[in-house]
Amino acid sequence: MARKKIALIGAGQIGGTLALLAGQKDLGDIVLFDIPQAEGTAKGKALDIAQLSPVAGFDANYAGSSNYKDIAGADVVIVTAGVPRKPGMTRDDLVGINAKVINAVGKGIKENAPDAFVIVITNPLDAMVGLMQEVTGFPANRVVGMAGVLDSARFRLFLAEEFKVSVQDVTAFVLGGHGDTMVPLIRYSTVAGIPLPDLVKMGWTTQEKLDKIVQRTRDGGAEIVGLLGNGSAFYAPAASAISMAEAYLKDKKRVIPCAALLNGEYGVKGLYIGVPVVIGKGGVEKVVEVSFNADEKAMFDKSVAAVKSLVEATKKIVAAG
Ligand code: A3D
Repeated sequence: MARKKIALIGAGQIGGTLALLAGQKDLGDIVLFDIPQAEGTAKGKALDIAQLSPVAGFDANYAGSSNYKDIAGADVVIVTAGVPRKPGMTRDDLVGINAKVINAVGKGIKENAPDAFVIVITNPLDAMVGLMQEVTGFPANRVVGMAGVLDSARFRLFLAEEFKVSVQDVTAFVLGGHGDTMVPLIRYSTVAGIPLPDLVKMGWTTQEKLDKIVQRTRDGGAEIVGLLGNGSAFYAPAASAISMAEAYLKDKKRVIPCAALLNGEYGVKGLYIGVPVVIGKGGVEKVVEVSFNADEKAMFDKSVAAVKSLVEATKKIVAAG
């Protein structure tokens, strides 16, 4: 069986980590793409990881490039092109630069990898993945945004620490837009199937502690931006996107929260936002619609409104050229 091809647009912090993890997970051959000014970074990281492969024990071809022709035939394209946050910035502050970047990158993908499954990571996530789908014109099942897997992983870690149990036994849901209005869903999060509200009743934790964990999850990205001082998180975001690529390439039918285009689900139409989806060989094969109580619905609606206003801002930037 021929090896699959994975193109990584953006060879920065996340791009480099994606390249390493994709090799270690035997997902296929890898092309790291960046702008001409950063071609050396793309080529250097590709060569460095290729030289790691004999030690780690995997076979994959690595290339770095600033020529879109080199992504031809890619099965999966993961996009991190753009700029990350600096301390004090919100994700939304990035829209001015990143909307133009995604507009250019989308055209490159459309022309050179028309059959690819595209995973967008660039922030502000929900608006950027929507723009990517518009620019490529690809069917919505083949364009998806990574955020929910990461936000849920943060939530899971903090819960596992609170309960002193394995992260593997904590499942958690974070839906809505990838921003300050994201919606960690306590009712649907569990330890080995026991919902969090039951664990409060069982005396494992208190509602106050859970509220603090929810807030820390919402601020999870900013906490790391503050610590790093010169960029944003990259290990966990890369691992999260790789799990999505793997679900697609191996037809795993994973049920994970991703930014997907809604077509009436959750009462929303024509907008990308974080919801649970099934990812398999058909890309986003299904949007899973869970029921919300009044509080959850209010939080989700607030998040939808925030994403809508960012989409409007994105449209203006793209229209202005
Ligand atoms: P960084 O290390 O700066 O890498 C970005 C790369 O994109 C750089 O190498 C740039 O040269 C390259 N680039 C810029 N313009 C273009 C272009 N037109 N074509 C191709 N490449 C280009 O950033 P990073 O890897 O830390 O983060 C990348 C993006 O991911 C940022 O927008 C972050 O905000 C975002 N991010 C999202 C999440 C989510 O959970 C959604 C988490 C963390 C970071």
